[in-house]
Amino acid sequence: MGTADSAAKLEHVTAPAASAITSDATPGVISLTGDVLRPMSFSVDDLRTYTSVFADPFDLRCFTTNRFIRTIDRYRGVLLKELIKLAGLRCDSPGDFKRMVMIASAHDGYAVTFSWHELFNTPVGEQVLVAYECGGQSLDAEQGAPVLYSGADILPAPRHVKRLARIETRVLRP
Ligand SMILES: Nc1nc2c(c(=O)[nH]1)N[C@H]1C(S)=C(S)[C@@H](COP(=O)(O)O)O[C@H]1N2
Ligand SMILES: [Mo]
Repeated sequence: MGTADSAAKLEHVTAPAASAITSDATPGVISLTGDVLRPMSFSVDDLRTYTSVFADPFDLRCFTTNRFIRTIDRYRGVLLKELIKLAGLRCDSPGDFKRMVMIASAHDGYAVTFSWHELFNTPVGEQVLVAYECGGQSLDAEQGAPVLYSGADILPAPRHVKRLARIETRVLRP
């Protein structure tokens, strides 16, 4: 079996399990949960009140099939790490943050991960944004907002999450 087939299977396996977790979430509202000091929710309008960053336009190309989907104009949004800082990370034991992962999940159960290191200790984190505007046009919940976008990825389609519902922080234990 080729890599593309395996990846397609994985996408199908992850969706049902994650959708059960996010089924009670409100469209257009994201929540920050898990190992944070202050669990928080942000509506699209809340996001518009924070300092914004812009992403460069890019070609959306499926990771699994390499199919070109469409060119996406520049997104405007809030850096994911700034939202996580507002919620505050819990660090019960020294070094917990070094084993932290963030699971970003959508209302349909689609989910992707980030690590604390990626967001706070590499340039990747400077381009991970929770977007509410594209090409100068505001996006609302019906248009898929908020959209999570990781601008430094080699192929950005997988970490281009429409209808973002939740960012859950967890400390992994070896
Ligand atoms: N919420 C959500 N976002 C998602 C997906 C999904 O199934 N659900 N699929 C991803 C994948 S694998 C691809 S290729 C692109 C497809 O983008 P499109 O649905 O806008 O064509 O969205 C990404 N974002
Ligand atoms: Mo994809």
